[in-house]
Amino acid sequence: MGLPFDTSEYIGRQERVFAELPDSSILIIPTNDRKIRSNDVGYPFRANSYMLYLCGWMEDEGIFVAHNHNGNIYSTLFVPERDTKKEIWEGIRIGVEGAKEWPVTNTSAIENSVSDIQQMIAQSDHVYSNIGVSQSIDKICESCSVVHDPRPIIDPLRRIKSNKEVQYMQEAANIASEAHKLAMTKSSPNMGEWEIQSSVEGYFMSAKSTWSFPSIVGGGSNATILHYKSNDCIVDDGDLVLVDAGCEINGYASDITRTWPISGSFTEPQREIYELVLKAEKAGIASCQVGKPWSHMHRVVSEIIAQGLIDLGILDCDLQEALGDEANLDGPFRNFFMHGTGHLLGLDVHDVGGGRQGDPGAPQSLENGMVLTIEPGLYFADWRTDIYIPERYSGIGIRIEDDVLITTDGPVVLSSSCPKEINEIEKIVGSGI
Ligand SMILES: [Mn+2]
Repeated sequence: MGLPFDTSEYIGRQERVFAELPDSSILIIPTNDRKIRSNDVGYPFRANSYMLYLCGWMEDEGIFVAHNHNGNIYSTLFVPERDTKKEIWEGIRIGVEGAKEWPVTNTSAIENSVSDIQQMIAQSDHVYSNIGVSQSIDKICESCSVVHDPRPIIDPLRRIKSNKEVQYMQEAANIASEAHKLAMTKSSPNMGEWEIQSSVEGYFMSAKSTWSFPSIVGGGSNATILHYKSNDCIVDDGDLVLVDAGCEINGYASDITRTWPISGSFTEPQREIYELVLKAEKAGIASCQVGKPWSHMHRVVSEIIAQGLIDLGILDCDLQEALGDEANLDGPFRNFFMHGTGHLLGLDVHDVGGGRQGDPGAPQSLENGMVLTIEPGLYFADWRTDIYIPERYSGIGIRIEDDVLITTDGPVVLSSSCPKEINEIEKIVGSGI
């Protein structure tokens, strides 16, 4: 069957989780519920990342349940039974028999799940469950006096990628790099942001991939909106376009941002800001060394950005003042670079274990096998009235983002085949028309 990893890799993950759970624990990992788009049409289904991580079940409907006793792990994967009448409409299912190829001890029909899980909970001393993923599992867990969150245990394990995981992430980065290149070659003034989006996402589809998050394609000042997603404006001649897009392979994401002049040549002010962001980005990547504190890359990037803003006359103060408070780096450079320098990348594009969404917090330091993004940006929104926007740079938004594997031999840029040097970009933009 089409499992992306050997059974031994999944079993190893399960064992590492249970190594941190007390004896007689039950771990309940449901996949995502299906979501209705409207009436009887659903959104495309995407499995829950914890499910993918622990047993690779990618179909909709599925519950992974495991418990440990005297050092042994017993796991059950509850899945829908084969059902010809349903399959005529929805497609052939793997079914309870087919699921035996998955890395679990037993498989069972999902119809049995409620009573079986209730019984297993009654026989266990500690309950660990992902709450907020599946309504039916949440309901079962309501009757438990204490339900522990398994994420603080699983998330740090997910931070470190195996060779095979890195291989899939390299594939996803290669596809996203090619997609950005294709969009560059097809760029010309006065085209729609949606047309650029179609080049990028069309390439994802042609490579049997799909986006890992809705693509951001912002022309001109739209590039100053960090999570812009309407992608419905014309990119005027003379403007930059910012494309932040990534795809996934076997659930593993890439996340690349490039910014290029739609006409193929940077104006002088655009070039000044681009060179500064690129310099900061390269220094940020170089700072990705094993053992460095998690906050180090942001400090390195912030110092270059702040100094550059001073040198360009955008900030009228010394470096210390521009950076602000020593611990928080909250000085006025943040008016123009208001997001973080990077995030972990993996089964989720903003991967777990990086201090997001209540997970156990960012790693203390960089370790061999982590994959993260480095993505400084500078934004001079012409629509903002709350801060001073220098006329020369008004309407410019630039971000450059690469995917970086941390190794003991130094950082490896998985997205290195995506052009980012000014001369490369000016050569390729519009070359395919
Ligand atoms: Mn990103």
